Amino acid sequence: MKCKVTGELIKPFMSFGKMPSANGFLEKEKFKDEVFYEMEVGFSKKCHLLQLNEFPKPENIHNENYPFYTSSSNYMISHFNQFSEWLKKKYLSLSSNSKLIEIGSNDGTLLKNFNNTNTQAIGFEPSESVAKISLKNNVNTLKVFFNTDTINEVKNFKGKTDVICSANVIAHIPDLKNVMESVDLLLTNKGVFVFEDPYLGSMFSNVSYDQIYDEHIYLFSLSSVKKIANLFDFELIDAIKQMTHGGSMRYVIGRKDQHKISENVNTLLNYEKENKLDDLESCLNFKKDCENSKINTINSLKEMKKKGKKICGYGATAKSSTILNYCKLGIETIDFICDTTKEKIGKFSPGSHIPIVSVDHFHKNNPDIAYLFAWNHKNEIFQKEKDFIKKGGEWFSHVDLQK
Ligand code: DWN
Repeated sequence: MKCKVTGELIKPFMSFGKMPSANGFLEKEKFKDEVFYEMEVGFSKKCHLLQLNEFPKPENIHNENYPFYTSSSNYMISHFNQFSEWLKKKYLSLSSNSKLIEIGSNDGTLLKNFNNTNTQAIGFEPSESVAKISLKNNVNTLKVFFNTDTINEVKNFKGKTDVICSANVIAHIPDLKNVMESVDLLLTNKGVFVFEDPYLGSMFSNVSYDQIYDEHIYLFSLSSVKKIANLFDFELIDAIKQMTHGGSMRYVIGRKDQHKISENVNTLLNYEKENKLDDLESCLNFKKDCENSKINTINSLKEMKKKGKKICGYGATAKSSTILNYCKLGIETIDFICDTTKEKIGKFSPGSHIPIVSVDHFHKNNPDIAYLFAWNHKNEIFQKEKDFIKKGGEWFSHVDLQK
């Protein structure tokens, strides 16, 4: 495989085996047409970037069938409200007529916070299903991928954009060079590119290997983001840890020599050096951790089944596709997965073909064990499912739910 940024040849350090598209929830009639790819992961020594080798075309994922809505979690709604306030205070307060672009604005959860403000905000969102909701929320939304061609649709933003922001999206875009070129064409001299994504350091320490799936082509660290930014005459000027999605990082990038570099950058880069996040060695350790996690998950679930326990899944996440297909779990182990998303209910999980049901079904069927696939939303879910524990139910996960 080749590094998608530097072009260097990379030898994949592990494979999770054949995988379907993680959000490809499907009807029974479509089982025979399901497409799989080999989920191999490599690490670029030149830009310290963990990346997938093969993956489906983004057009086959981000379309009218895309089933993930940012607003499906109250915690995320509140996170995006705080994120917007932070952007307003830190980067938009000086200009009375500022301009902001969000890449991958989903259902408009973040951009809604700029309605009726002095900021002219626009979202790029190619998934018709979620963009439709964004437009209903009165959020200015272009239903296209973000790239050097499509930014021509917002000519008045070229060289005049104060903030380009994004959350859980940049890791989805195969052509990072084109992202940086587009950012370069849009930002003012002092403008900033701010994005959040799951953090490599958190994935390694939690062994949350389910962060890797077709949509997450990259897992970033400060070290990789700094290298990529430098290739385009930009620099990493700040980085702030986030609790979201089980451990994410907010990266702030600006043009070279235009901003003071925050202390956070050095502190976190030192942490990454000490923990070898810039080295293939940490990837090889992670590989061993994944293999052990897989064995533990399979054995624990087998043990529960032997004892006659009824097991279900909670949260039909994209992440669950990696767990279910890597550990080869199906309906012999997990009876159903419940979820609040109406587009997922009534369908089956990709590859493992477990029925997706409503949360009401979960309440009525009294499982003994619930595999919390939406472990990143554990506080919100534990709060609303207190009765499950009262009735003797138990939560299970491959990650530590006590953390
Ligand atoms: O990056 C991505 C993230 C942000 O969202 C995308 N590639 C796809 C998606 O990944 P995911 O599906 O792993 O994300 P979540 O946020 O862990 O998904 C949560 C799922 O759980 C949703 O289907 C909604 C559901 N849910 C639920 O049934 N009850 C969520 C909550 C909070 C609940 O209480």
